[in-house]
Amino acid sequence: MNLATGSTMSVRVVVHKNEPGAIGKIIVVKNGMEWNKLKALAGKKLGIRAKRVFQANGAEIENLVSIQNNDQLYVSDGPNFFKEASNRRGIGKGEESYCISVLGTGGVGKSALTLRFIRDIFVEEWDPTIEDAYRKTVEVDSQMCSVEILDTAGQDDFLSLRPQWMIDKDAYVFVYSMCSKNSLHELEHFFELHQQINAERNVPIIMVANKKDLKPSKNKEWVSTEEGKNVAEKYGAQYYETSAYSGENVELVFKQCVRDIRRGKAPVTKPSSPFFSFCVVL
Ligand SMILES: Nc1nc2c(ncn2[C@@H]2O[C@H](COP(=O)(O)OP(=O)(O)O)[C@@H](O)[C@H]2O)c(=O)[nH]1
Ligand SMILES: [Mg+2]
Repeated sequence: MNLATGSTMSVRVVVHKNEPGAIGKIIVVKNGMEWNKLKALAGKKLGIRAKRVFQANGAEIENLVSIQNNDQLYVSDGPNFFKEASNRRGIGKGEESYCISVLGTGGVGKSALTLRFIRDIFVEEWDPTIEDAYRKTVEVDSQMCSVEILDTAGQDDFLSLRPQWMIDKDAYVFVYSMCSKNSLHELEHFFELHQQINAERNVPIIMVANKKDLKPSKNKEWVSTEEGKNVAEKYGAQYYETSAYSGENVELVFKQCVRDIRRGKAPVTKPSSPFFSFCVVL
C-alpha cells in the first residue's frame, strides 16, 4: 500500500526527530496531501520546525510518492540525516531491524510492558489514548538488532485502526491481563484480523498473560495458566506470564519475538472463511 498506487488510501507513518533512539509519533498521511502539509504535521507532532525528511536508510525524500504504510521517517530542522549515529545503533541500511506490534484491549498493560522494556520503568498511569512507537537496539543470541515497538491504543473507539497496527509487522505480542477473562476473549478479534491480513505471511505471535504479580483470586474473572495456554495453543502462539510491575519475563518476551522472526517458524494461518474478503477501514 503506497500513495502512488492507492488512489483513495491514507497511510500511517511513524515520524521521529532526526536523532538516534527518538520516540516515534504516528501521523496519517492522506493521499493528495501537500508535501508542506505533511512536514507541518510532522513538525507539530515532534515540536520542531520540519525542514527535511529522511527515510530510515538516510535517503532524503521531497514528495509523497515514495511513502508507504508504516514507513519510519526522520524529520530534521535543517541538518543532514544522523547517519553515523544511526549506523552505530544498527538501523542503517541493510541492518537487522524489526517492527513488533503490542496488541490487546485497554488496561491490560501494553504501555506498561512497552515502557518496562524500553526504559525499564513501571508506569502507574499512562494516557490510554497514546499510541507511540519506540525503538531499542538489543542483543539477541550475540547479534544486535534494532526493534521498533508499536504501543497501540486498544479502546473500542480505535477499532478501525486495528488493521493498520497489524499490516506489515514482523511479530505481534498479544497481551491480556490475568485478572480479566474478558481481556483474553478480546484477543480473538486480533487473531481473526491476523488470519485475514497474514494469510500468505508468517507472522509470529507471542501470547502474554500480564499482571502476574497480582495474587490469583477466586474471582471468576481470574484467568488460570491452563486457560491462557489453551488459547495460545489455538493461536499457534508461545505463552508467557509477565509482570510489567516487577519486570518478570518482559525482556524475554521481546527477545523471543526476535528469535521467532529470525526463525520464521510461525505456522501460516488461513482465512477462516473462503467467503470472507478483507477490507481495510481507514
Ligand atoms: N500490578 C500490575 N499492574 C499493571 C501491570 N501492567 C500494567 N499495570 C497497570 O494496569 C493499568 C493499565 O496499564 P496500561 O499499560 O496503561 O494498559 P494499556 O491500556 O494496555 O496500555 C495501569 O494502572 C498499570 O499501572 C502489571 O504487570 N502489574
Ligand atoms: Mg496504553
